[in-house]
Order: sequence, then structure tokens, then C-alpha cells
Amino acid sequence: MKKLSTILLLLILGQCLYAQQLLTTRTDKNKFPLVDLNPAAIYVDSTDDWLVNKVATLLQTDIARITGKMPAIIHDIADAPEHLVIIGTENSAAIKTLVRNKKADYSGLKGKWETYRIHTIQSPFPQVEKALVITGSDKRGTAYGVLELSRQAGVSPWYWWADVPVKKQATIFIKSSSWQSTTPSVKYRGIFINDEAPAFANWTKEKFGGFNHKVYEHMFELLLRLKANYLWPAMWGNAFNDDDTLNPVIADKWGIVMGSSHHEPMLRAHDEWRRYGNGPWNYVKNEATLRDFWRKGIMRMRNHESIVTIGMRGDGDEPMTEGTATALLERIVKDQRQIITDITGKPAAATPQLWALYKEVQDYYDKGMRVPDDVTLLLCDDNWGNIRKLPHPGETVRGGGYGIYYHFDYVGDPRNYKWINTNNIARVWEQMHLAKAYGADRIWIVNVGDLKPMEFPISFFLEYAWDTNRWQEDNLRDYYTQWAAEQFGAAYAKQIGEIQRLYGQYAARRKPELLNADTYSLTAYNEAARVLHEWESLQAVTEKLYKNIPPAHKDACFQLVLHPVKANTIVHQLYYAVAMNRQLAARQDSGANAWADKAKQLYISDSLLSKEYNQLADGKWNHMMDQTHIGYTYWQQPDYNSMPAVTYVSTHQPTPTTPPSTNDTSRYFSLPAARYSKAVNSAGITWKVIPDIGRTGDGITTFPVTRTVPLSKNSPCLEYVINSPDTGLITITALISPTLDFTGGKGLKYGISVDNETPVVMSLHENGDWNKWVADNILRPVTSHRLHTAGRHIIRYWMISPAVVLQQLVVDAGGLQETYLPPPATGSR
Ligand code: REL
Repeated sequence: MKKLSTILLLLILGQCLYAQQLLTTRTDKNKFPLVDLNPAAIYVDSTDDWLVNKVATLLQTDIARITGKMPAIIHDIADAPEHLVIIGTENSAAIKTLVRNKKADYSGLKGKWETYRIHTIQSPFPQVEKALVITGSDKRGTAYGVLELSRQAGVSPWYWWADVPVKKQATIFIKSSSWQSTTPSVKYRGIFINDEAPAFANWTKEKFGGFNHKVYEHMFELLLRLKANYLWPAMWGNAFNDDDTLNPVIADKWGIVMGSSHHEPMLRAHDEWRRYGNGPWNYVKNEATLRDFWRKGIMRMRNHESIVTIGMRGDGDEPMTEGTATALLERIVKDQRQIITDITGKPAAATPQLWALYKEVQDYYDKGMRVPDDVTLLLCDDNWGNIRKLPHPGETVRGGGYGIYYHFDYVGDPRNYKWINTNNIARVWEQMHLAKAYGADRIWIVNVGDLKPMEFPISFFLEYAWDTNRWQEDNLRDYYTQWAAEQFGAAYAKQIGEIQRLYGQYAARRKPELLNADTYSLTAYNEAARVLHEWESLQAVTEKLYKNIPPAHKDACFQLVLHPVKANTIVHQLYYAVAMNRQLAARQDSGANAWADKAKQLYISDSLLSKEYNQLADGKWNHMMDQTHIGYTYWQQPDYNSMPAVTYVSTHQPTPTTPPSTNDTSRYFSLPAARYSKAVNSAGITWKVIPDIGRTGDGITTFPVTRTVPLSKNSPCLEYVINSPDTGLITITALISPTLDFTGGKGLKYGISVDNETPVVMSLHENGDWNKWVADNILRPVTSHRLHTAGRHIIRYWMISPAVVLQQLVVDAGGLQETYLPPPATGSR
């Protein structure tokens, strides 16, 4: 019996945890009327935390925005009407009374991090018939609960940052029940505003007068609405603590944990050293000055929740001088921790710290440098979304744990990408899922450039960090529609979700900054025209949607949906026109001239589109699209966009409108990985498709991602059948996502065999050019095999390492032409 009731309790609890739909309809007789004819009042204890009082006012204005009815805020239960929303932490007088009178039991929140409970209580106080209580294990937990309610009632976290209209309704009813949130999967979840000139910097200068608390306050609110808690502030010529002394004070009130980037130790901005530093940024030559400089960072931290970056890199994001000794760095860390101890008066371990294993710093770690156990090791991606290192399974027990620093935007080799969003969330999911599976879950921070236009991947990154169980490979596609529904309503969810899904896949093929007229082949398999057609079709669908969407949604739809599609389409049209021009001009064909004119028009269209963005919402986002993106000659951005060179010819030849197609005599099979003939799972390892992760479709990999087995004839494998008319040599190119060997080994491996041959074992990383992998966003290992007979053959792709995501196999049986993307899928033929 006891067992049965435990099971029942677990089932009910399970429902509480996952049944997170708070809203109900008027006909539900158990409902709580948040707003019926009148709004319920909101109670908050004025002595409760500032943030709790703040979110009470946010809820108040959110409700007013939704329904046009402004709820009263009361601070004394004696003033309560019959329906009351109670917001508070355990310090709230009303919450204490409820517990004391056994009307509620919040022991399930005790000691938890950022966890909240939302429930209704019948007759909690004499004059109150029903109350809706939102309480958290701490101030942020309480805030997240309140903002979750707002969000479900119709206020998107992006209502200000992307002009998403509030969903108007006359009434709001809440289900009578009890929900307790999960405790966040990742403790510190945040963003890094970086590479912020020219766009964000010019925008904020014009709108707010710089990076001051007025602009940061909008950011803090956004972060809380997205259930984030952590920020690395802008640092390109900006210094959070120095630019406006209210910045850190307001951050602390909003409950935002502040840090500084990976190369700005001790909470001091790089720009502060430029402003006030004395002598070289070199610990051997200038130790005392540096110590003073850092001391100020910790003094200024006061009791504001912070994560202190420790360690030291060279001046301005450069490596330390060559030959910097591990011993020196260890001494620096020791001295920095002594400063923390001296100034806080507590052991250093009482202040959260991180050491970022960014770029060359990881080498120090790999060569044996260690920092004390309480420091979080912030592992990093390669700046291109591929995680470089993860803890070994079983290595995760370390006081400070591990975290990840990830990029949606970057300045550096092989090219800056800071104009528009090019992040495919399927890949973000796959990499961050790895991070979680291997135990890197203390901090997740992502470089988001100017913040706009990264709204969509930011939402995903932070929501996934909040609950890594919520999104798996088999429901990832729902994220697109869920997000679209939240911004644009259920009526547009499917359509916009589908646009976002295709956009993410197309845009991740190559950063626009790396595109040129030669990226896609004009001739081989009609590649350039096919790619362009995909963009133009997506644009047509998006334009139609934009035309039909209600006027109130147009600004948001432009920013979040139409602009990125159009911007990419124009750039692809431009390079296609330039390619056509060059090809025809090379033949002295006067058809080249029309393409040159077209290219010029497209170049102008590009700048007009940026202008349209900047003028949107009466110029609210002026400068946000100032980033240059055409005319790169090396990694660094050009100062100005420049028109790619086109040529005019003066002869009079006919004007072809399509590229001359070459005679395709190539014999090949292009096999999308997810369309295997057979998947062999074994030893508890299962093949699963990750939808949309590939450059042209899905990808496939093995789960659990932490498991592997030595290669044998029983290993997990995928089979692909081809029917070859010939015998002879073939090559097989495996198109694989550019995952790095995060295990610290020499390269992730797979095996490949044809029929009964011994599998060829391929290492993905031993040879190759990282610049090309990331620019092309693919690995292309090639193996050779011999077909001894014509007819049916089985290609087997063998799992050796986990986390290898196969996108496509391309079998060349003779004459395969070179293309950027795989040739069109053939299946067996
Ligand atoms: O993307 C990165 O992590 C770094 O290159 C930047 O953090 C770096 O601070 C750069 O913006 C300038 O210093």
C-alpha cells in the first residue's frame, strides 16, 4: 500500500513537473481569475527582495498590457480582495504566514537553486477566497516563476528587444493546481555582448548615450524573462563598472550575476587597463601595478553576485608571450586568489571563479597546469561552435565543475562573422547536449555579438540550458513552432517555424562573409542555381507571410523572420549574378553586361535592406544593421562594403539567361545519411537521426553520446545499398559535421567498408585544415575501395567514436564533379 501511494505521489509530482501549461478557460470551474471582470490584486511584501518587488510591478504592467486592466499592488494582507496573487520568497510575511498556518508547505523548495512553485490555495486568509501563489527557492526562482506566468499569458521575453506584440485578451484564468519547476540543468546561464561595434555600440550611443545602466536594464529584464542569470558585458572600448557606476548596482538588484570575459581577469575590463594601466601588461615586469589594478576589481565587486575570471592572457585577447611558464601562471592565479581572500575576508573558494581554457590557454591545461578545485574550468568551443574539450566521463567530480564558452558571433580567423544569424540550433543542441552529457554544466555562456539579430538562437541556448531534458533529437523540431507561436501566435506557428527551420539550415552552410562568386558551382549539378532557388523559394514564402501577417506583428516579423531570409537571399543573388557575369565575360559574351547590371542592383538592394532594418519601428533599431559584410579580403572586416568586381564586354553575342550546363557523365551515388537501408544497434548503443543538422538535411549519430565499443563485426553500423553498373575503384566521401576531438585524443574515428572487406578506419582530425573545416562547416574524409562485381553492394559505416555526426556519403564511381554541397541525393541507382 505504501509502495502504491509512493508511486501515485510520484505520478502526481511528475504531472506537476511537466504539466506546465498555466492558463485555462472561463469554463473551468476550478480556475483562478487572474483577470476576469477585474484583475486580481498582487501582494508583495515590500521588505522582500528588490527583485521580487520589481517582478511584481512587471507582472502588473504585463497584465495591463494584455488586458488593458491594471491590477493593484498591495503590501498588506489586510488590504487583500477575494482574489489575490501572492509573490514572495520565504522572507515574505504572507508566505511565512501560509507556512505557519499549514496552508502551504514549501519544504520542496528548500535549499534548491532558482526553483519556483506556482499553485492556488483556497481561503488562505480570512477575506481571501482564493490565492495564486508564486514563490521561489530564492529571489531569481521567484522572478522566473512570475515571468513564466507573464510569458504564458502573452508577453514574449522579446517584447521590447524585438517588438513582439503582447497577446491581447480580455480575461486570464489560471488552472487550479500546483506546479514546481525543475531546478535549472545549468547553474549559470548567460550571454556575452561582444564585437559590438559598429552596430550595438552606435545604436546604444544614439538611444541611451552609451553602455549605461539604462540600456543594461533592458538587457537584465530580457535575461530574466529568458530564465538566464549571467552576463559578460560589452568590452570593445567599454568598461561596465567604469562607464557607469550604476551598472553593477542595478545588475545586482536585477539578480544578474556579472562576470568579465575570458581575458579580463578580476572583473576589470580590458579597456580599464587602456584607460588607467601603467606600464606593460606583463606580470614578470609589472607585478605590483597589476596586483593593484586587480585589487580594485575585487574591491568594487562588494557583495554583488559575480563570477571572477582568473588567470591571465596577453594584452587584448592575445596569447601571453611565447614561453610563458606554467609556473608563472600558477603564481598569478595564486596571487589573484590571495587578493580575493584579502579583500572579501573569506576563503577564496567562497567567491565563484572561472578559468577559461580559451585558445592557447587550453594548452597550459593540457600540459598539466591546474587551478584549485573550486574554480570552474570554462571549456571553450573553437569560436565556430565546435567544442574543443570536455571532461572525461568520471572526471566530473570537481568542486567548481566545468562550463562552456560558446560562440554565435566571432571576430577572427578564418573570418569574422558578426552580421546576421548563421547558427543552426540543431547543431547548437547537439554540441551542448554533448557538454551536458559529459558533465560541463556549471556555466554556459554564449558570445552573441550585438545581441540582435541573434534572438532565435539565444532563446534556444538559454531555454536548453534551463532544462536539458526538455529538448531531445526527437522533439527538437517542435522548438521552431513553439518559439514561433510565442512570438506570432498559434495561427502562424507552423509557417514561421518552418521558415526558421529552413533558414537555420541554409544559413549555416557558409557564413555570408565567406561567400563569393566561386562558392557554389555554376556548372556542376547546377549547384549555384539550386542553392539560389532554395533561398528564393524561402524568400517568396516569407514575403507572402509578411504581407498577410497583422500590422501589429509586422515589425517583429521583419526583424525575426523576413530580414534574415531576405538579407541572405540578396547576398546569394549578388554572388550568383557576379559568377554569371564573370563566366560570360570570360567568353566575351555580351550577356555578361546584364548580369553586371543586376549585380549592381543587388548590391544596392543589400544596403537598402540594412537601411530598412535601421529605420524600422520609427528608427528604434537605428545602426543595428551597420555591420559590413561584402568585400572581405582576409579575416578582418572591411571598413566599407564594396561591390565585387564585374566586367562589361562590348561584343554582341546572344544573352543566355541560364548558365551553360555541362554534360553530366559522372557516375556517383549521393546518399543522405539518415536514409540508410539498415541500422545495426548493439551493446546498448543506438543510431538516432538529428533532424536538420546537416547542410542539406538530417544527420545521424549514436546515443548515448558517452558510450563507445571497440570496433568489431558486432559494432553498431549503418548500411547503404548501391547498385553499380561497373566494377573498379570507387571513393567514398563521408560528409561529417566538424565536431572536434573533445576527448583530447588524436581524432574521432569511424570505419567504412564495402561488402565483406575489413573496415578502413578513418581519423577525422589527424590531417586537415581547421580553417577549411569551419569555413565549409563540414569534414570530408575520403576512402578508396574496389568493387569486384557489378550490381548490388552494401556500404557499411561503422561507429568507432561517439559524437561523429554523419550527414551524407558520396560514392564516386568515376567523374564526380567538385561542388561545395553534396550532389543531389540519388539513393541507389
Ligand atoms: O570571441 C572571443 O572570445 C574573443 O575573441 C573576444 O572575446 C575578444 O575579447 C575580442 O572581442 C576583443 O578583445
